[in-house]
Amino acid sequence: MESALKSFGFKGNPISCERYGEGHINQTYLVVTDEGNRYIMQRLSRNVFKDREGLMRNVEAVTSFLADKYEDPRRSLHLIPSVGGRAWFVDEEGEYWRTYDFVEGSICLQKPRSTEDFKNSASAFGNFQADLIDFPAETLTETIPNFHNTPARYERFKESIEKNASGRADEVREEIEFILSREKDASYLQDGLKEGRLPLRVTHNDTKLNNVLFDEKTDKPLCIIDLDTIMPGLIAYDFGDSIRFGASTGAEDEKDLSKIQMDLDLYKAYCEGFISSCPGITEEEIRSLPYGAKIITLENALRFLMDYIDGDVYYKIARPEHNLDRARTQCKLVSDMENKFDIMKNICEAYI
Ligand code: ADP
Ligand code: GN1
Ligand code: MG
Repeated sequence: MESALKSFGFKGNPISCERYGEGHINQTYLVVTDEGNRYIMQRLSRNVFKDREGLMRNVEAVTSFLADKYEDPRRSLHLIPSVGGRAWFVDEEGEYWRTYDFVEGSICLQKPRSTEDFKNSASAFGNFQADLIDFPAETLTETIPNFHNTPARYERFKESIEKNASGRADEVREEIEFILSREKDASYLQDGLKEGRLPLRVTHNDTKLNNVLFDEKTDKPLCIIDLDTIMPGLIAYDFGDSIRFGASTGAEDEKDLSKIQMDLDLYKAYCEGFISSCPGITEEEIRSLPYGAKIITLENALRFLMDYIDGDVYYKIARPEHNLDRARTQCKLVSDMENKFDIMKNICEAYI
């Protein structure tokens, strides 16, 4: 970290550098300088991202493309160059670092404070989608191949269970069965893509509420962050990931499952904000949105459980059973969405 701190062109000398935020992947630090400037410095996960240069080229291209579109500089992330003028720094251990200006006057939410917040976040992700409509998708590196290819994730899940690296597979048979018994539901979106019913777009792919920064004064969304997984993808996954995280009545790692449900009022508000800010969305895509919510929640259940079985090698954890707790909330949400699925479909289809 010391060499990274020396390599970026901060305004002033760093006087503090502390762990920051609630992301599950990168090591994020808040850096403050003696001139009072603040920065977000991140060490990219080498385990998660196999091509960190390709990833940084994506982020550079998308942030500069969006900065050219927006008048307010706080609406897009701004990378600080490191020595030699590159947008990243590689330290002596081969770790990749990058630094953004801290988006001042912003707040990050772990849950919506109101239905309005959630609807606003939906408009922000919808607008983000619309603003990238003319971005040259073919220039993007696929930073995590098959990231939201749920059927491919099922194949890897079965291999993990077989391998049972942590020896924990037997204690989670119930959760494994829950996920395996829904395998046939998991290919709906990929089938739509193969059959040409659903188009590939430039999508964010990690649309949790804590990947939007809100203006602390106006409460309106300001900036979409966490651009590491921007890739060609399906819009239903972006919609769905926001729902599974932000429309849940409890935290992603809540231990008391009686607190976990999918709130239909929040779901409805998100539909309204998202669909109305995505003018190019097709009828078939609107129909696919509730499937997106259910499938990505199932995919997250699978991913958390797989990481538990693999021995916690992917997500950051704060307690030994953290990934299992996360997997359980996602299974509970899937069940709840199954019960509410007809209503979820009707809410979306009212926009066709
Ligand atoms: P991860 O991939 O690990 O989720 P993120 O890029 O989402 O990492 O960053 C983690 C957290 O750091 C965010 O949820 C947010 O709270 C904060 N953050 C990231 N970038 C900025 C920024 N430029 N300005 C202010 N806060 C930021
Ligand atoms: C990770 O980086 P973060 O915390 O925003 C993960 C997402 C998961 C999410 C679950 C690159 O998101 O795919 O849905 O955790 N990001 C990556 O909370 O794997
Ligand atoms: Mg994040």
